[in-house]
Amino acid sequence: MGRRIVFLGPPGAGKGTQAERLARAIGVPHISTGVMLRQNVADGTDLGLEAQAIMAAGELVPDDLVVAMVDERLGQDDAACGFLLDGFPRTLAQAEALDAVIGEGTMEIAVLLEADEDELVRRLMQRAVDEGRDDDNEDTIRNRLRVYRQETEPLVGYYPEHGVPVLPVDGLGTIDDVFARIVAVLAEH
Ligand code: B4P
Repeated sequence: MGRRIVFLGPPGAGKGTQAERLARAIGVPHISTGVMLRQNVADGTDLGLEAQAIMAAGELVPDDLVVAMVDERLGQDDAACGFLLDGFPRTLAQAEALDAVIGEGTMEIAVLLEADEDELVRRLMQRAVDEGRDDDNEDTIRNRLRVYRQETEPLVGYYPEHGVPVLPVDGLGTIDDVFARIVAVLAEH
C-alpha cells in the first residue's frame, strides 16, 4: 500500500511548500488539488472554466468536481504505492468520499501545519507580489481563512475519530526548520 499521508492546515501555513519536498524525499506522488485546479484553469478545460471565479473569490470548488478529479488521479499507476495529499480533503464530505475510495482508516497519518493568522496573511501577501496569483489579495485571503475555519478545520477532529493520527507541526521558522520538524514527527510514527 505504501505511505499515505495527508497535509492539513490553513492557506499559507506551508502545505504546498513542504508537501512537495516531502513527497520527493519519500518517493510518492504529491497530489495537490490547488495545483491541479490551477492547471485546469490555465488549460481552459470545462473544470477550469467552472473553477476560475470560485477560486478567485477564495471559495471552495464544489465537492463533486474535486472528488472526481482526485478519484481519477488516485487511479493512476504511480499512486498505487502511496501518495501525499495536499489541499484535499478540504471538507467533511470530501474526507468521506476519499474514505469510500481508499478505505476508511487506511490513511496513515495527517500532518497539521499551523501558523498564526498574521503570519499566514503576511506570507500570502508576499506571494501576491512574487507570483501574482489572483486569489492572493487581502480580501480573498481573509475569506480563504474564514472558509478554512468553517469547512476544513473540522477534519482535525474527523481523522482521529476514524483511526488516523493528526500530528501538529509548528509552521513558523524557515522552510528548512519546518521540514526538519515534519521529518522528526514522521520518524516517531
Ligand atoms: P491551494 O493551492 O491549496 O492554496 P493554499 O491553501 O493557499 O496553500 P498553498 O499550499 O498553495 O500555500 P503554502 O501554504 O504552501 O488552494 C487554492 C484554491 O484552490 C482554494 O482557495 C480553493 O478555491 C481551491 N481548492 C483547492 N483544493 C480544493 C478542494 N479540495 N476543494 C475545493 N476547492 C479547492 O504557501 C504559502 C506561501 O508561504 C508561499 O508563497 C510559500 O513560499 C510561503 N512559505 C511557505 N513556508 C514558509 C516559511 N516557512 N516561511 C516563509 N514563507 C513560507
